Amino acid sequence: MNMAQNIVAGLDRILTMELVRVTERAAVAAARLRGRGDEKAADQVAVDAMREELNRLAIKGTVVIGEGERDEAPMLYIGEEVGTGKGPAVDIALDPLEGTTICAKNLPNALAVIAIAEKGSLLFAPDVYMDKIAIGPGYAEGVIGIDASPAENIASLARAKGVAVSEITACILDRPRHGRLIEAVRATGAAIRLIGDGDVAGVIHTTDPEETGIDIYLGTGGAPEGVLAAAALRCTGGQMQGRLILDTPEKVARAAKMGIADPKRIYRAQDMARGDVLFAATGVTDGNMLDGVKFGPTYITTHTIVLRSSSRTVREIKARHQDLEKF
Ligand code: VTB
Ligand code: MG
Ligand code: MG
Repeated sequence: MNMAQNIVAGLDRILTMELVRVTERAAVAAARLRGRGDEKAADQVAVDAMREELNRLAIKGTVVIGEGERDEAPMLYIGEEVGTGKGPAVDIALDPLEGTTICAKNLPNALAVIAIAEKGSLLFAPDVYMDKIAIGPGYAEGVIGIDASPAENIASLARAKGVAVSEITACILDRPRHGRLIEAVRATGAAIRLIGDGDVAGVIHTTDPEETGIDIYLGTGGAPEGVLAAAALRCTGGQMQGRLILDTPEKVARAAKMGIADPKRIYRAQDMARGDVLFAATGVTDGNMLDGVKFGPTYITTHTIVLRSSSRTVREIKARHQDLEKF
């Protein structure tokens, strides 16, 4: 297969492994600042490390979900060109440190995250909130719906899973804005895993309930994080729906500028991340699915999950980095 055919058939699969290095580097950098109470510093080193590694990849990449617009983010800003420029044209969604606060407090599930897709296949989402709902693979389409009530969704999921509602656990960001949602879920008898940050991890956790104990993700979080989570779900299977919260004329206008014509549109995972998608996440702090970075006297250990939508492969890579100078 020549290069051109390979690109038409999807992303070059060699990129799957290349992505691992990118999130590993960002995670190690951030992990050095775990538990220091300085979110900004941890974020900054993760951004620097991710950018450096990303610029070694043989791609012509454009950041479409990044650290923000150019004037507010000096690096990995939306629109920044990354990679060597010699290679396939791809769109990139990234968050070098998803969960800056959890990293600063050394709490579970901080991740370094990246997704790559063919040019034009990731939703160009403004940095607003997104209402989200997600479940893992193995359920018929329509078991959950963003417009159904929390009680309906949880009852429907329990029925489909063949368990009592009390055996369902929902993951929700611990925010005052979720007060009513939390009450509604508790009223069903289901359990809630309240998380401080990190809803990319929260959504991904639904894809392996045996391992993580989470069956469904509910609530509003960042729209960029929604696109990243959708990219992961495209690879693992599972269902997700998201709707941007465009509650002011300013936000509607900002979204329109980014090509969003219908402000109320419900996006499924496959609408947010289309075509062939690659996704990688490395644990910064210990989590339900991934171990955090471990610093040993002679090597550093990282734990990464790397996913590819066209083959639906889920790989976990534990790496021992012995060239400590490089890190
Ligand atoms: C979530 C969470 C992120 O932003 O998307 C959240 O996953 C949403 O915003 O880790 P609020 O914090 O305003 O609720 C983060 O906390 C930070 O990116
Ligand atoms: Mg970030
Ligand atoms: Mg984030």
